[in-house]
This record gives sequence, C-alpha cells and structure tokens, in this order.
Amino acid sequence: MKRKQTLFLCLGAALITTALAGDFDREIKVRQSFMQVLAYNNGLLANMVRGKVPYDAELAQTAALNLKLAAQMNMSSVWVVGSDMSVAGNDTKTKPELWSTWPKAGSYLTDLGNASALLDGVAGMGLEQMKAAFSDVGKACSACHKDFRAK
Ligand code: ASC
Repeated sequence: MKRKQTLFLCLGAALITTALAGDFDREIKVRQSFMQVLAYNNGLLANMVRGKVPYDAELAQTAALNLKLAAQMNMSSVWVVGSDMSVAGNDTKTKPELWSTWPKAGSYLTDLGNASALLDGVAGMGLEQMKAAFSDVGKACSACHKDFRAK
C-alpha cells in the first residue's frame, strides 16, 4: 500500500512538472547561457576599461577573441518562433518584436560580430587602443537589448 502511494505521488509530481515546464525551456536556457558567456567576457574587459582591475593584455586579448568567436556561432535554432515572453510558460524576457521585426535583431548580431572582430584586433595592444572598439561592442549589446529584451 505504502509503495503504491509513493508511486502515485511520484507520477503526480512528474505530471505537474511536465505541465508547468514550457515547450521551449531548453532553448531559452541555452540562449541565456550563451548571453552569460558574452556578458562574462564583456565583463572582464569592462573591469579593465573602468579601472576596476589593471589592464592585462593577454586576458583582454582572450576575452575579445571569445566575444568574436561567440558572435560567429549560429545559434538560430534556439530562437524558436513561439519562445517569446508573451506565451504562457516561457520564462524569458525576449519580446515578441524580435520575431515580428526580423531581421532587425539579426543586424544587431552582425554589428556585434563586426565590433568584436575589430576589438579582437586591438585588445592586446593597450587599454587606450581598445577603448573605442570596446564601446562599440557595448553599443551593439545595448541596442539589441533595448529593442528586444524586457526590463
Ligand atoms: C553586458 C551585458 C549587457 C551589455 C551592456 C552593454 O555585459 O550583460 O547587457 O554588456 O551592458 O552596454
């Protein structure tokens, strides 16, 4: 009897979990992780630009290369139609406008690719040399977030 109750409890919990999980949980998690990779590397550079840590040519070069390579990845499969914040069950801040105004978001990604490629070319040369390129990377990030990420 005890065993059966436990089995039904487990089944019930599994069903509830399935019902609460959105269809695009995996895609949403992956794109948030991708954003974290960008933010982490951007943060290493931001700390140097803002004087929070001393400039480190090797680390700056590495972070800039990581940004450039990440921006080259084709992660379009995680930006699925229906995975925006307007659909119940989607734990995301992505606005539906990302899809309705496409390819605007794609052009921001191109901007990020171009800016991070330029940054990769100068990040190891010195703090002053990398400042303008770093700022352009930040502009690409924030332009896209302003349009397509809810507060
Ligand atoms: C980041 C991050 C952003 C951008 C933006 C750039 O690291 O998470 O949203 O940089 O702050 O201006």
